[in-house]
Amino acid sequence: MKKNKIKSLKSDFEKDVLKGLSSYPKYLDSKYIYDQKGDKLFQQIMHMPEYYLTRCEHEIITTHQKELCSIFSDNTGFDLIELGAGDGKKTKVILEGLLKADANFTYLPIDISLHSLEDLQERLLLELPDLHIEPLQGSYFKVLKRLKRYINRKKVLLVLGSNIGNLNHKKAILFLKNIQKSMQENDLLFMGFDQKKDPQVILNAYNDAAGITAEFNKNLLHRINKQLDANFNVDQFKHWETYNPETGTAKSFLVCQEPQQVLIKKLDLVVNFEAYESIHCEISQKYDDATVAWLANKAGLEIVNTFTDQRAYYKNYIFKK
Ligand code: AVJ
Repeated sequence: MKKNKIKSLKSDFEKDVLKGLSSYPKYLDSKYIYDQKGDKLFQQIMHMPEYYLTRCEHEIITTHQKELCSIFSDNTGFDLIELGAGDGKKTKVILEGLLKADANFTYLPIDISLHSLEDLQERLLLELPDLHIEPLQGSYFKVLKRLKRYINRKKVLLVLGSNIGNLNHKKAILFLKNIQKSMQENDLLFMGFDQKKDPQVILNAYNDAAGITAEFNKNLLHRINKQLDANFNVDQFKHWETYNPETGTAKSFLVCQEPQQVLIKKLDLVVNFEAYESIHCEISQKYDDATVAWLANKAGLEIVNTFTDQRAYYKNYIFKK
């Protein structure tokens, strides 16, 4: 029998903001940057001269299009499942390759945002009218669980864009374990990991001259102002990026340059900032082969192939169970 669930009064966003801003040191979760404005700013980031990640992954997929498509394909047909579909520009290269090779497949993009899925479907069908596409709205793992019914068909899972980089190692292992659980013997996982490189190149990617990344981070505060009826003086915060070459972790902070008191009405919360107090907003983890192999091992996965760009800035790995 179904129990009556008592509806929690606070959304995840509210709970996480409350927890992060009541902690010392203060922090917020970067996943909350992505409202409509945040999505737009991320689109701009992908076009910035300093943000090499998107172009590198595009180069890798374009260069190895044929080989990737033949590795993914299966005579009896397969499902190409993408976790976090984004704007589809890189995926389109794979889809085109598969269609050209007359592969028997269905493309299943999974995303939390129905709006972006509908948008993606419309754009892809205009350009690739022969594509079988079945968008699935929901959180990755709930949707993956639903998909377990299709046990006899090969699955190829795509996670592009170094999205795993926003997770610390512990969470990254959990993420990979969850994917591993949904996989069968024949299934493959194709995933992008940004690599350790000249620290200056990394810092520049997250500290662009035009200040778009700064705006992107500050969108967290704008969003709290809007959605939680708060009064952050956002202009007093300075975007600050660090990169630790030993751990491979790029971290972004917002540093409050003047003392300020913030009232977050919807949370009934007053938050005090001393001069130069910081909010940690995001990590963007950089990897090397040893670290990816370690993560894979912890998650019960095996690396079967890797692909990189000319400068070896970025790598896509193929994993199996
Ligand atoms: C979407 C997680 C890959 O960390 O590189 C870009 C997000 N943050 N600029 C990244 C981001 C600042 C991005 N990922």
